[in-house]
Amino acid sequence: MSPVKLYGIPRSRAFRCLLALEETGIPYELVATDYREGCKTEAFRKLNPNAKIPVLVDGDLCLWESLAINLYLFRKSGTLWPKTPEDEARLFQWTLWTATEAEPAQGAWFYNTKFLPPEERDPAQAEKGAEKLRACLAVLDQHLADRPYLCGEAWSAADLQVSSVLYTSWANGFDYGPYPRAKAWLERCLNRPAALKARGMREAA
Ligand SMILES: N[C@@H](CCC(=O)N[C@@H](CS)C(=O)NCC(=O)O)C(=O)O
Repeated sequence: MSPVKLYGIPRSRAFRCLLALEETGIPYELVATDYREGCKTEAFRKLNPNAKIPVLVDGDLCLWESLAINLYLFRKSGTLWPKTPEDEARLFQWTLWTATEAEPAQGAWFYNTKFLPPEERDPAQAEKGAEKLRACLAVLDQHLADRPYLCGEAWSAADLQVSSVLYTSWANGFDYGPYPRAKAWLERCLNRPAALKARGMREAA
């Protein structure tokens, strides 16, 4: 299998795809491309007209959107793709929930407490994001009341999608204390050997 190319850097949303690549074992090459100048070049815009990382190139396929890239990698791997229509539906549900509910909430909190220069931060937006993120974590915590992983007894691609995104708030000190089941689940997901490898790249950068 010739290696796929992932454009991005570990300290970006490319981290989610690094996690999927490490979990699937698909050979890959990381093409260092940052989210400031790196993704704004004319050549890069040919890969992603949104001028954002990550991008995955696999032969003729050029794909953007981190969680869609992961869905492709799960399918390609043959090992992480769900075996039943029900688990496939659960994977889509959690992926879309992550993209439309959890990530925007987390982003509003993270950008306005950590990422933006202090003078550009808006405390009201940060609190609004935190409130929505707390609501998401409450949903997650409740869901995990009677199962260790999102689709039941075993870790699956759905866990990877959600945990790879929530990594940002977890690693940046969001208070997970009121959500002990979600916190323990996240720690299980993010301490898997493949996750530790991806985290090693990110946390060393
Ligand atoms: N929804 C996209 C978002 C991609 C995205 O915003 N990437 C950031 C880096 S983490 C970026 O490239 N930002 C450059 C910019 O917004 O100009 C995905 O999940 O892949």
